Amino acid sequence: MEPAHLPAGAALRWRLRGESLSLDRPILMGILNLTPDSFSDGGLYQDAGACRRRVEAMVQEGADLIDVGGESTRPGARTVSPGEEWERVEPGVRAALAAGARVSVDTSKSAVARRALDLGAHLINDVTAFGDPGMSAVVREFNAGVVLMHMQGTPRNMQKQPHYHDPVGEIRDFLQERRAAAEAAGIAPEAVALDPGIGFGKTLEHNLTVLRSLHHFTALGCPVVLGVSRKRFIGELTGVTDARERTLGSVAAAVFARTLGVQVFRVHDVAATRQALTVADALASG
Ligand code: HH2
Repeated sequence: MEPAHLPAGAALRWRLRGESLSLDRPILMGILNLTPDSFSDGGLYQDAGACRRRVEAMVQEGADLIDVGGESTRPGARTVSPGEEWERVEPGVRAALAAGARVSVDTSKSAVARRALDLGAHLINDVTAFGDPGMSAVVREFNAGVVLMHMQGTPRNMQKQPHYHDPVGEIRDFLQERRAAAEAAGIAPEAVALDPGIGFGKTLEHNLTVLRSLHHFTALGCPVVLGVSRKRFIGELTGVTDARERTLGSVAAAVFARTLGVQVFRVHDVAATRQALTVADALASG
């Protein structure tokens, strides 16, 4: 294994609208899926009261951002119209803002992003990295933060036959090209974070190769976001089929990623991840 790189991102900051967020300590994005069909928590928070309680619990557990999603990206998921997606997402955005949280919206649609940013959201988490040609202008107009993620294919076909000659090199090249596109569109470089997209058009071997090589992504000099929480590769490694039972594997992967310099973690289990990363950071900084 390569030597630990912690705290590689210590000097970095991430600009989300008016705020410059320090990345000295790990940033947690708590997941709020307002979908009927997400792989581990679909349908749990569509009721307004359940949504509000979930937001408040994640804030209390130490989430820095609430990542609100209205369209599942699991393999084969049904696409939804911008209107339907916004109807799902709006109560979550409002609940998170009311709880005083910073709000991220997991959307690849510029129309949904615009409405969320209009309400006061801070960050757009775009798993298609500007697949919608209108997205970059919306991000720039609101001075919002943005996550640009790598995916091979689309959610409909991405797990059919993922193929790479050099997964780490190809994903890095893609992310660097998208970052350049963001800058060309007038988005501030400090607003952009990159994500290698674990599970998005990747086999188990591809996912493991990328995870072992995260230092090649943190070396790019901007915040790196990682979504390993409850994902299928943990089930493939451990035999745990119920995604809600994958907290320990998720936390192990997050701690490992932290030692390679990752700063931002998109997680379902906020308290467990916060506790583990706090200990990992204390040990590594001695
Ligand atoms: N993973 C999922 C969704 N959004 N965004 C980023 N930046 N990185 C990720 O790895 C990522 C993401 C998939 O997980 P989840 O939201 O839990 O499930 P679903 O897509 O079924 O809603």
